[in-house]
Amino acid sequence: MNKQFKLLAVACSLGFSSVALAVPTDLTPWSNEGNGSWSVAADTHSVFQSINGDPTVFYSDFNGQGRQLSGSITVETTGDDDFIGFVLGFQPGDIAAAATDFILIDWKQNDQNIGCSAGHTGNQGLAISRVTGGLSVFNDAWCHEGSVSELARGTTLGNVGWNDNQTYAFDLIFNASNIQVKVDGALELNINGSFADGRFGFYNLSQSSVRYSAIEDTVAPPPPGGVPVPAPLALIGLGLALLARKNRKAA
Ligand SMILES: [Ca+2]
Ligand SMILES: [Ca+2]
Ligand SMILES: [Ca+2]
Repeated sequence: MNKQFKLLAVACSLGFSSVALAVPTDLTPWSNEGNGSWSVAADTHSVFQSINGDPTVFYSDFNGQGRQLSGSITVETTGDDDFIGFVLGFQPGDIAAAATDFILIDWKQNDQNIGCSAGHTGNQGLAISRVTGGLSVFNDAWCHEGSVSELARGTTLGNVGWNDNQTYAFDLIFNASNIQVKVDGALELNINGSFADGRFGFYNLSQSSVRYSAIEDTVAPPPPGGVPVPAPLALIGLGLALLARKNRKAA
């Protein structure tokens, strides 16, 4: 093995070893608020919510900032068409609190207006919102009005509802200045801002039979832009440059 190939091999091994591995998330210490019934499976990495009712959140026992939460989500019924999703930066008590600062990521199957204010409706599709006054006012959560301010809608799923009995992979990447949400590996939401730390949570509104499975968490990748190249990547670049120079000399 020549020197350049050795350098490249070392750089590659450093690069791979620096990738943090996701670990299964134990959901048994998580807590629920609101009108839901959350049953953790025996494997401790899956949970099923069975009530069609007011907003409910099932939230982690750790703060989410700087971490990535991944898994899959399935609505295991054909009988309804309402909201499933997630919260980020949630604090215990936030469902009913008068003043909050957390992020709501919700996904509705079909359009449905329940008496929203002018210019609002319960839109089908995936959206991200900031919640500044809890979720105890039903219309605020449903219509994205009042205490729920919509920030963005999904790139391809912004106006596309979820399908009954279809399992979707999700990734939630939560940093202080950037949030990314992927569905089946595609980046749907990518917003910059200043986000308060708090818990990860699962969210249902007026939707039963929602299963979150194979939940795992890991260190979040850094937000895009303005981030120094990690040393292993710089070494790989150096290795490639040396190889290119050697090849040019040989040619
Ligand atoms: Ca349905
Ligand atoms: Ca409905
Ligand atoms: Ca419903």
